[in-house]
Amino acid sequence: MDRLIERLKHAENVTFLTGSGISRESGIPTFRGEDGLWKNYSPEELASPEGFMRDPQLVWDWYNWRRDIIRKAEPNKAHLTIKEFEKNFNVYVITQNVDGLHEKTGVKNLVELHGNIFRNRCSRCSKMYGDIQSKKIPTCECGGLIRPDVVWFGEPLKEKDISLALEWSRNADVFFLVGTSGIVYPAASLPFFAKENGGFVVEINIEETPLTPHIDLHLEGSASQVLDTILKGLNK
Ligand code: BJW
Ligand code: ZN
Repeated sequence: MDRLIERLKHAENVTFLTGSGISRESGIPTFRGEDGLWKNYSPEELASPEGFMRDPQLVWDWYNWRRDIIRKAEPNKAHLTIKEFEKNFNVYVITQNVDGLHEKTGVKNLVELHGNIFRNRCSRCSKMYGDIQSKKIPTCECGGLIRPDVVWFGEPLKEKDISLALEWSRNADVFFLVGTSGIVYPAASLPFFAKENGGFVVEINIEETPLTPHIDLHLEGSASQVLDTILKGLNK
């Protein structure tokens, strides 16, 4: 922790890559693990274009269920502490989450790498739609099925998002990985770009991940607790 505080004292740019673990304390389930979303369903079934083609209504139902949970959720202490970091640094947030909780804190520089669950788009003509609260899967004026505007397995991330994420990773004096299992690419490659450019890479997680052996510091604990301790250490 002392090494980190020392690095932060000389840092200008601080980048966060967040995953579903950061929203766990807002009551939103993670994907993998004991009580993860994929305990009962396979990712291929629910988060892939093939799964959507096979059973679009099942996928729409699953997203409706998640939207209901997320609609009631608020940013937790971890999201709010990241916003607080803006008082000391240029803060850049790259999130894999589709829940919009970082946006709710008003953080200035944000990329939602995997999209946003409250946006939709036509799977045929790509026309964009806002939030749609319908039990039955809606159709576009072109006749195509409407789907959530999120990134599924095998789909490319938006060019603009990935290029900002790369820039913010390369620029980072300190790069935090918060609440992500670090197994989904290309997001999981970002800490390597930070490290290559001399950034100090810190992982905050309740357990080790496949990225742990490659980073500078692993801080074990919940995102809200650990981030709060860091901020207090910084302002001491
Ligand atoms: C806490 C905590 C607390 C809990 N405090 N911590 C290179 C190598 C191998 C494979 C590939 C590769 N490059 C691409 C691939 C294929 C694939 C991939 O990565 N597969 C791997 C699984 C092997 N990637 C893709 O397909 C990507 N697309 C792509 O590469 O396109 C290329 C292309 C180019 C041109 C044309 C066509 C294609 C797209 C990936 C999209 C991922 N989408 C999802 C769904 C999003 C929509 C939705 O939400 O429904 O994104 S999958 C899911 O995983 C979701 C998440 O954002 C993502 C990451 O999960 P996350 O956030 O890390 O959650 P968990 O549950 O895994 O982990 C939670 C962590 O929190 C745990 O570690 C806990 O311990 C921790 N935790 N409580 C702190 N309180
Ligand atoms: Zn359409």
